[in-house]
Amino acid sequence: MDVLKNQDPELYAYIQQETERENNNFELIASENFVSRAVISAMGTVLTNKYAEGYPGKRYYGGCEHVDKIEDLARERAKKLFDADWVNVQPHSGASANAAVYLAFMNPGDTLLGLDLSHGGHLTHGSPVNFSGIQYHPEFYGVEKDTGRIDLDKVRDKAKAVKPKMISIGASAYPRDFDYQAFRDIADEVGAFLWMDMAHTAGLIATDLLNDPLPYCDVVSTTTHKTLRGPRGGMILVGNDGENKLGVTARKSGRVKNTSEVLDSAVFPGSQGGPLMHVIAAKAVAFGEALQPEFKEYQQQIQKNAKHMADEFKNLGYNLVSDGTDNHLILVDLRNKNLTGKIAEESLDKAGITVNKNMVPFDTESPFVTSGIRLGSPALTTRGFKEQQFSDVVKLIDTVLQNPNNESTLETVKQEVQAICKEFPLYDFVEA
Ligand code: DSN
Repeated sequence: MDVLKNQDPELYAYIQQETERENNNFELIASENFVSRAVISAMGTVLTNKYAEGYPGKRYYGGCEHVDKIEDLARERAKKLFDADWVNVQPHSGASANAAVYLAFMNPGDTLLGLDLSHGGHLTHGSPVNFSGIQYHPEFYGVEKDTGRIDLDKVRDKAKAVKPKMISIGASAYPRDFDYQAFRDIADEVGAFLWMDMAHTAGLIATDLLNDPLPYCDVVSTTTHKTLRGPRGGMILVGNDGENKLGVTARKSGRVKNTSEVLDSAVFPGSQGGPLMHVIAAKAVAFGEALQPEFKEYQQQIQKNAKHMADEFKNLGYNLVSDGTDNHLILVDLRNKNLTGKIAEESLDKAGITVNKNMVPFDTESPFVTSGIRLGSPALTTRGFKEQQFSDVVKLIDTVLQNPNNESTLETVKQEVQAICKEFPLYDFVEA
C-alpha cells in the first residue's frame, strides 16, 4: 500500500486522476467495464516477472510449475463458463486473438466475408487500414436501411458470389442478436469456415441471455474485459473440437491435428511470444466471478438497463438503429436532432458523461464526425445502476444534447452526474 505513491508520486498522481474520473463520471462506452479489486490485485503481482512461452506442461523455460497451475485454472474455468471443448487464454487482446484466428484458417489473399465496419463491424474483420484487410481479401455484408438488421438472404447471396474462405460474425456496434444456425447453413453451402467474434457480448452469452455461437462456429474469439468484466485481454474458444478441416498435420507423425492444436500454434509461436501470466491470473479470477450466480443477475440487469435506456430515448423522439436492442448497447442516430456524433461526444464529455461518437449505417458524415453515438450499460450496471438511474442518465443526456453549447447547462449537469455517482461509490483505492 502506498508503495507507488512514495516511490513515484508523479505517476501515482496520474493514476489517482484516472481513478477519480472513473468514480465521478457516467461511463457509457459499451466496450468498457469496472473490474473487481480481486482482478486488479491479481494483475499487480510477481507473475509479471515470469517467462512462460509454450503451454502448461510444455514450456520453453524452467520454473513454470506455478504458472502452469494458474493457466490451467483459467482454461478450466473458461471451458466451464462457455461449455467449450478447448480454450486458449494467452491472447494479449481481442485483436491478437483475431490475428491468430486468421493465421490458423486463412492464407494471405484468401477472402473473408464480414460485417462492414460502417454498419457496426470491427476493424479486424477486414477493414482496409487493418492487417485483416491488408493481408487478406475482405468482402462485406451490411444491415438494411429500413430495419438496421442483417438480412440473411443477402448474406447468402453475397457468400455465393464471393466464395469466402471464412465468414465472420460479431460486431462492435450491432444492437441485435445473431442467428448462428442460419450463418452455419450459409457457411456450409459455400464451404467456408465460420468464426464468431463475441468480444462485446461474451458475458451475455456465458449466462444464456443471447444465442450461443459455440455449437455452430469453427472458432469463437473474444476479449475478456467488456461484458465479461475481466482484465484487458483476449481468448479463443472451440465448441466442438476435432480434426481440423484444413488438413494440417503434425510434423513427425503426419497425424491430422485437431483444430485446437492448429489454433494453439497460431497463438504461440505463430503470433505471440511470452504470455502475460499476471493477466492470465486476473482472467482466472474474473472467470471464477462469472461462474457465480450473481454474475447472471448482473448480466440480466445489463440487458434490462439497455432496453430501458432504448425506450426512454425513443420516448424523447430519438431514432435508434434497429429501433432498440437485444444486448447491452444502443446506437442513437442523431440526424433528426441536427447533431453530429462529434458534437454530442464533446458536449457530453464536458458534462461528465462518457460516450463515443459512432458511425450509423449509411452515414453521410466521416468517421471523425459521424452521425451517431453508441451507449452501453455494462459499466454503470456494475456500479449498481438500475432502470430508475438509467432514466436519470437519459434525461441528463437529453438536456446536454438540447444545449450542447451552453456552458452553464453543461456545468449543472456535471454537478448532477457527480451527485448520482456519489450515491453509487466505485473505487475507494488507487493501489490495490
Ligand atoms: N474498441 C472496441 C470497442 O469499443 O468496441 C472494439 O475493439
